Amino acid sequence: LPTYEPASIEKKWQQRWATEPRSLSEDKPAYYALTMFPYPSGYLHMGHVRVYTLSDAISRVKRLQGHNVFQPMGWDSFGLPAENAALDRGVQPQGWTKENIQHMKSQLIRLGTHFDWENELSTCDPEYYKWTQWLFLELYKKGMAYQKEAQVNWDPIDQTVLANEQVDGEGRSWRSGAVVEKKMMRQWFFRITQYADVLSEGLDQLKGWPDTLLQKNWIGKSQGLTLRFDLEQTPQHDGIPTNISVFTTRADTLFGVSFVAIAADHPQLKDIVPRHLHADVLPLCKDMSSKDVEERRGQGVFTGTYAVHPYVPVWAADYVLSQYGTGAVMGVPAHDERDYQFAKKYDLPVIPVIKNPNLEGEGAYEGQGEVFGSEWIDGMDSVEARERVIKRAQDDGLGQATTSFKLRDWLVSRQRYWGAPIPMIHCTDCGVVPVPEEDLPVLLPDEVDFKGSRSSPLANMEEWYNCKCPKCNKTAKRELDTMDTFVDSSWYFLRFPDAKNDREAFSKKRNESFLPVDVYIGGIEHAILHLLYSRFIHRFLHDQKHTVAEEPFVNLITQGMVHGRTYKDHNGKFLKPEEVTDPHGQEPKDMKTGLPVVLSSEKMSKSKYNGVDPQPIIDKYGADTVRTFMLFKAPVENVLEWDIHGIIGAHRWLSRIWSLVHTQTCIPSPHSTVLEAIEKASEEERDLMSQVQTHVRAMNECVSVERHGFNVAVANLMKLSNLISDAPEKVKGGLVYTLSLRCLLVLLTPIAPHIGHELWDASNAFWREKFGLNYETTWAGSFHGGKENKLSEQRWPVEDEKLIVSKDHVYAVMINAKKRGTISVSQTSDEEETRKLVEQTDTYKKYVGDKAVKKVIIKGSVINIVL
Ligand code: ANZ
Ligand code: ZN
Repeated sequence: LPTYEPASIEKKWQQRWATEPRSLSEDKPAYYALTMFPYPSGYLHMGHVRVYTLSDAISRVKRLQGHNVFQPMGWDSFGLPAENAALDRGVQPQGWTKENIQHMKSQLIRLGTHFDWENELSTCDPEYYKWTQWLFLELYKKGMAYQKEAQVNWDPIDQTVLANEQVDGEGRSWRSGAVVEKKMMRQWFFRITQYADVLSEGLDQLKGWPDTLLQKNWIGKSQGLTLRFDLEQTPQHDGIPTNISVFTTRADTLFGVSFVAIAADHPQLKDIVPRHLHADVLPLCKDMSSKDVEERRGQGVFTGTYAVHPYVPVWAADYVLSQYGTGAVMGVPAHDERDYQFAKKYDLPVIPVIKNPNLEGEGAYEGQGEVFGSEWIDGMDSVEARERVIKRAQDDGLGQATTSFKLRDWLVSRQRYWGAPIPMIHCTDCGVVPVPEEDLPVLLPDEVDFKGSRSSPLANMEEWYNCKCPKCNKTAKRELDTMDTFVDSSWYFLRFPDAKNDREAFSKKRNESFLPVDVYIGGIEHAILHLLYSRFIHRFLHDQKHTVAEEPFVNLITQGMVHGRTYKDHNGKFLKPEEVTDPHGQEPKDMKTGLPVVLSSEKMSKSKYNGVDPQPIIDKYGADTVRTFMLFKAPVENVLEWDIHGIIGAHRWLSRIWSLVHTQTCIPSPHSTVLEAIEKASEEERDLMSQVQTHVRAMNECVSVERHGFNVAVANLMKLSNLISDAPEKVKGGLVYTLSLRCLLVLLTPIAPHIGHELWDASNAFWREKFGLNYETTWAGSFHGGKENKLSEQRWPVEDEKLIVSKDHVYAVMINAKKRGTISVSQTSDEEETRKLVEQTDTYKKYVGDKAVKKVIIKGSVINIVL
């Protein structure tokens, strides 16, 4: 008996898979299985292992089911960490990134994944970002990319713009420690807001997406009214401005208005505040608006101006966002909680106008209801009142029904080096000029000087940024900003099927045969924005006739996180596993104090010392074991708790299957074909076949993309393997037994591919030598011999209903010769029992009821009731 040594067999198969040619143009239905591509940080972590195992298992099932599966892999390789590594270690981002990619690729291969490496891509390669720049130009041509002033985080010491992640909780720069300022700078934007409605509606096509709700919130579609309030004019106002518009979704609360509030950075603010109050009010407003939204506490200041219709004061308030609606609200403290808090704080009147069906409580009643104290909408319900107010506002020319979106345009400028350069040129004469398409890509310089860099390191690269204006040929300057990495990842799935195309971003033909993506797999944490941006870009390209489908992703599977075992001492301090006794046991103790430690399960992280590097585990137990554990331990969407005992268990199970195949004995078969053997099977063999087929059916339910219940699938396989090893002695070694074992191997392969393939070949030899059967053998549509009878040529089994011996008997229920239903009854029931069971069915109650029954005839599979 050869021993199960994962390391050697896994290596063998991995080499084969790496060299096995795969053609994308095969004559089979295409199936595009996509996994969110990783940032090449250097090493695979457990989360990667989980998601890539899942996608590989799905792909292998689909391949066996006869699809031309396309499972590509690539690298989201631009971004800050490379630049940070450069700053910290004095290496260039390019080299650092390439090394990381190489290492992680070898780790992915070591995991037994079967990716289409021929179509590998990396977003920091010029062959890729050339087309990211092309995409930018396409957007620019259609007016979808534009520049405007926007607030950025500004580090006054380093004189540089910081990403939000680079500002700590106290609002200080991560590098210089300076208090970060808000500064207005010219930035590039994509006009995603123009697609807000389309993106919101498209969500309905995406049934089963676990995050449609999040996307909905993000897009934030609201229907309401834009309403104009006239402002009182005083000599201090210089006659401007005369009115202010608010956006409200609750026009029915019109008569509850007790103030108007505008954003503290509202563009009209300076004109609304009378001149003699400027010195008092404006600095306060500047203060309020400089705070991050999360830190605002409902501060405000009276502007000194009144709205006249009705006569209410106008305030500037920090909870009113200048970016949403009109940047101004009508304050209805009785029915809006934020207005209520504000009114309490500044002593403004609270005027209820909607009846609260519950007992009066503290705070605002935000529900709907009957309107009161409201003149011409009195007594109406909220819905009707809203319609009436909107209609009247429109008739009187005071307002307009409006749809507002929370979604803002997408700021894509980054003042960074390691990103795709924005392909624009600034000329003193011609203004902003796009780089001509034939000049793409605008290459990043290979090396830059990070030292003493004040803004983007590109700002130090005079040779790089000085260029000729494409229009007038005078000396001009390149755009220094690079693109947000979300732009890179917003279209990579379109590039994959055509990754080597050097004439266009992707061909329409490839697009048509591969998209939309059939299943998209990834973590949800950072995916909301990614999915939104991808859907936007895809829609845009669809409108430009570049893509065929409207939506890029059909099914989305989001996997849960991997948690690690975490130890805390009695002070709540995290302990390393080596600081506790018996770390994998039930009651580990703090080595220093001898006290019991607090165990918990938390997201793996360095600071909690609960991270587990997958590589040594794979090296020790094998990739098949780790894959089996990952799929078995938890349902895909749930948190998975890392557990070394589970690894050991998975390894033991695979070892058992290993010896099951290798210790197989042979009873020479008296039958010359498989079909004959099945036909003439003994009762015990029939029983085994029936059970195997039941498990095949269960397997098929588990692995469907809608269910993706791989944890149940593995449990099911464990049962199946027990069943086979517990088969009666006289069945073992027979043809039916061997077929069952081979069926198990096919089902196991997507989960543990190396051992599956290895044992299949071992079983092949047996098949040939002992039974002398040729390759064309098929069984119930389950196996296809193929030319060489390789596992990859087999067909994923579909249950053969004929072989499932149901322990129940199914009868058709006929009432006066009309079939009214069916009933399944245990085979052991006699006529009397069967009759009683029929009388309890709904069918019987419905069609027979109190009517007199003349006769009940039970014969064959029919129960005949004669009335
Ligand atoms: C009056 C009112 C009365 C409101 C009431 C609510 C309840 P959504 O659903 O999120 O679209 N609002 C409008 N523009 C705002 C801005 N720029 N900053 C902060 N708040 C703003 O919210 C719409 C409601 O949010 C609007 O309806 C407005 O308050 C407020 F009983 O108007 B409402
Ligand atoms: Zn010019």
